Amino acid sequence: DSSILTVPARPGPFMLPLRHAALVVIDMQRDFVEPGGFGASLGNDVTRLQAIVPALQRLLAAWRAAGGAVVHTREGHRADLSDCPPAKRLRGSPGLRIGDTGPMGRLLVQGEPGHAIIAELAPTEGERVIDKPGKGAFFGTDLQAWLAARGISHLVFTGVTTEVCVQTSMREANDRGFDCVLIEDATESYFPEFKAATLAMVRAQGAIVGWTATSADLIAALA
Ligand code: TIU
Repeated sequence: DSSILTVPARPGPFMLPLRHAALVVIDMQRDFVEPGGFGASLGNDVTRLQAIVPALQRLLAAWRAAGGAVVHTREGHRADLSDCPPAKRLRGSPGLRIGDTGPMGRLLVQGEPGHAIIAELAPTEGERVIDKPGKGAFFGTDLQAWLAARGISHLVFTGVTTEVCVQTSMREANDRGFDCVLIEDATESYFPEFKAATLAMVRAQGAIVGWTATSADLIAALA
């Protein structure tokens, strides 16, 4: 099926060729959404991120049923932290730093309990999981090559946090020539004002970074 779906969006309709699109779920890991992880170590109220889980579950179910490609990302580092720049580890004065041991294991380290994607959004067989050392999903990963090999030109962004890893990844994708839409109720920030600003700035100036849409409007278009 080569049909192009029309998704009601801002600043205007988002044209979505499903066979050339991927749903990108950014960093829905225990380290960001559960107490005791990396997000909490930075002083954040992590529980507010959990509000998007039901919408993301509905969107994933509809996207999978439509046969769309899915990419999950995880932010994290090798156990020896060789891919964690000291500038990143030493930033700020958190309670625990990247690599230190908390209740969910070593913060932001691959293979630790806190590094895992939350059970409600677990990847299924055939879905790609991208481990990334930075905030952007393209930096230090093979995501661009993987998407190119599948002829993917359109990306649907979801996950956390809106203005950090999600916006960075969407900007990286935009500069690489992808058409991107950010799902308003399937992304969240520790700072509501930063989420609102991100949604406004990406779609301003005629979608300078991309479009925004609701999960309900995307699900309706997929049906
Ligand atoms: N701190 C914060 O808002 N976010 C991150 O450090 N990583 C992601 O956004 N995944």
